[in-house]
Amino acid sequence: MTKHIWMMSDRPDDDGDPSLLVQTRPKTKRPPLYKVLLLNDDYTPMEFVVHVLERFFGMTHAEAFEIMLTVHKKGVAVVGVFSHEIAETKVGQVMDFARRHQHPLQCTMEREE
Ligand code: TYC
Repeated sequence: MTKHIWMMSDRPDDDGDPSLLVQTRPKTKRPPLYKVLLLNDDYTPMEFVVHVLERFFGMTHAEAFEIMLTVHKKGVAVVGVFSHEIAETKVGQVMDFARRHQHPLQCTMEREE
């Protein structure tokens, strides 16, 4: 690949604005990703949490059971990483479903660094 260092004022598009002289590549920053977290509590039944993980996060029963146990033992676990819009949708679906079944299950999202 041939590299060429443009000298001051020799670029084909140079209009002499000094504030634009150093931008060589267009910025293509990827949008941030968000972790969806499930929190432990003392009342939500284990089987309900397993069902939530199967239903909204596409996990197999075995995967869902394992993650549910991690949350139960450690207090919290990441259940998926998504775009902001998808993460918000998942959190909303879980919170709605839990509320409709009168369980105190909490689901939140957090920006990934
Ligand atoms: N701690 C709950 C119980 O013993 C089970 C549970 C697991 C609740 C995970 C919430 O996110 C959770 N019934």
